[in-house]
Amino acid sequence: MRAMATSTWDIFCRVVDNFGDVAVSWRLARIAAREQGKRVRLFVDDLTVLGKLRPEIDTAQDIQKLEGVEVIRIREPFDCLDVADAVIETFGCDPPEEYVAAMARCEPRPRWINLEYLSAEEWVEGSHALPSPHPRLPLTKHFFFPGFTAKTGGLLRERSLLARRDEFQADEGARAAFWKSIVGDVPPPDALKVSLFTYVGAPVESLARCAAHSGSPTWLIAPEGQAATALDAWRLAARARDSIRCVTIPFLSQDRYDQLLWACDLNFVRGEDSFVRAQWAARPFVWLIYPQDEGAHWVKLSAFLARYTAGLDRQHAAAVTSLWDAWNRGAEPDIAETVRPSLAEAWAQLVARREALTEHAKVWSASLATRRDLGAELADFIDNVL
Ligand code: TRH
Repeated sequence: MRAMATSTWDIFCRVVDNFGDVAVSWRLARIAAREQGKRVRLFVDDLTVLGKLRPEIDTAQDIQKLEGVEVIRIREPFDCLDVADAVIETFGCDPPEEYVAAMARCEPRPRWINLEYLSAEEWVEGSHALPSPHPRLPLTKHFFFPGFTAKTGGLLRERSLLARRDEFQADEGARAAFWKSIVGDVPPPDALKVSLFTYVGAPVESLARCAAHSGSPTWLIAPEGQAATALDAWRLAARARDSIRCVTIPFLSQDRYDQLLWACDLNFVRGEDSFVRAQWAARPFVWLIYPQDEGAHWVKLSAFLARYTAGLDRQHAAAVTSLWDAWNRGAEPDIAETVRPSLAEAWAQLVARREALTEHAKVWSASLATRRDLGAELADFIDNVL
């Protein structure tokens, strides 16, 4: 047990692809600065992606401050060698060598964390908080796993998030204003509002066809990206139907995207951060998992589904599982049409059980919220355990 709590944190993020790496890193940095009182520097190699999530970011600036976080572009050779008390690398991105060498020269040595990817798989509990001595330098890195159980690091959740969500969902005026601001129009009260955030290849057209055939009023809303492109293509090709409205909108800032999830009745999300935000939105959701080699993602998907549907009766659990299965299989190019589980059937089953699944989503979100958020767990681990 070390005497001194840390006051400075350096967080390193390298953008591999998509938004998630920097989305999670920014969210952690903001929470550490605003809620844990740390002086936070976020080092990112590619500012353009962060600029999409936070339009306030000036991608031409090497150093800038936003919401109490100092955002610094990683430049090679790396010359920022005043090492923080705690160093957090996200997703095994490896801080610059020069910085690691400087860490080894520090007395006392900085605490070093590798923030891992989120998974609901059981093995995570056994790997969480494990040390990993550096092969050459007098440094030890600890693995920190987000997760859904008490034996993991928990989930990112801003202190005010759920109160802001409840306020927004309870305030018809606020929701109408939100819709007007992104669509210029307010959905009719009986319309099923569905948000779409997908990877390329997701069966968006098939879903639009299912919704159109259902004949019930439906709004499909897709921020700029793969889903919006597919929805535009379908809208142009398909015979217009009064019951369905396809809406493509600009990519939203991260906090506005939360509002979209709160304002919709059903959210299709992907990756990691939107997957977690959909759970905090306390609305039914469908997760398109990031595809991994040899289908490893299917194990990860089933592990989460087993936890998520545990509180549901067999029929409701089957409705959730079959739509997730149809949606993720639909995104797999090499699956023959004949064996693709019917998206239409799965869609109809889930929509028919929407009310009960909304109650379940609320219970699930509330059960996750009984645990401390990942920012608090990580600060406690760094300051009081290491
Ligand atoms: O972009 P992603 O697919 O990122 C993924 C994950 O990080 C995954 O772990 C990793 O393996 C893979 O990349 C390589 O999905 P994710 O994690 O949901 O991040 C998307 C972020 O974009 C999230 O913070 C929500 C945000 N977003 C907006 O801010 N505005 C928008 O309009 C939309 C659609 C998303």
